[in-house]
Amino acid sequence: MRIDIFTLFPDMFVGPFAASIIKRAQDRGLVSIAIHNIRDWATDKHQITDDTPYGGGGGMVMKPEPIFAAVEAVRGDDSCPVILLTPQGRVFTQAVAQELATYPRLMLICGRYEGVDERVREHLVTDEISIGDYVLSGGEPAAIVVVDAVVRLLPGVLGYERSALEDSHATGLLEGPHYTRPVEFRGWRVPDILLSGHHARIAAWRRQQALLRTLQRRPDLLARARLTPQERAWLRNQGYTGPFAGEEAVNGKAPSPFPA
Ligand code: JAH
Repeated sequence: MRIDIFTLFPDMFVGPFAASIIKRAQDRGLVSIAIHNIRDWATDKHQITDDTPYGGGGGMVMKPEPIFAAVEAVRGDDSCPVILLTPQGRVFTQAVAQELATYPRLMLICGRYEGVDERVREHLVTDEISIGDYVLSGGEPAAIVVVDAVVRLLPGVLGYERSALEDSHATGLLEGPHYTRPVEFRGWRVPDILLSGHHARIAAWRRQQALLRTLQRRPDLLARARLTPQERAWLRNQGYTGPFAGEEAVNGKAPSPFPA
């Protein structure tokens, strides 16, 4: 996969992309990431990339010409998703990351100031993504989050020690507790079941812990998780009253099985 990022602050990407999984993926040729400074495509003497908003009001808006010039020059004749990171976009989830990971090429545009001229959204951008409901100073941290989540899904990026399929949010559940040596730390012992060597019982305990932790911290996730009928019944017993996948809620109630 090739990823092109358009930004006024290219320095913000240097550290995050020069370490850990993303660095390894680039070194192995599994992804090629290019950072482009939008300012390089400004044509005036002062290389201006922003201007005051028509209609008045405070702040500045990113001008369309340098963004169009940058994206069109780098894209060439290719067609690929051109994604704007913005609080107005669809919310980024593991499902969106999986979708983006299927493309051979992505372009990410990072806005700044009050945002970008609307003609960029209307005539250049193909997709708008938000990583959550909070205010950032610009789209750069969101672009780093999107790149991290997508790159680790590319074939060959993760080692065998951990498949992307086992990840929390790929299962639709939070993970339960993890322990490593020592078996006793400051008087706190590792649960005996994990030392028992009974692999099937350990797997069942871990699944139960994942269900319990999801119920306690993110019960909203249970509505979409893949659960057996036995697991659904057990969660009801633990006090879960919400919906499960396949049970279509109507006005907050389960639908009547009888025709109206
Ligand atoms: C801030 C342009 N979803 C988080 C997010 C993404 C982008 C921005 N803010 C929050 C942002 C200023 C200018 C984009």
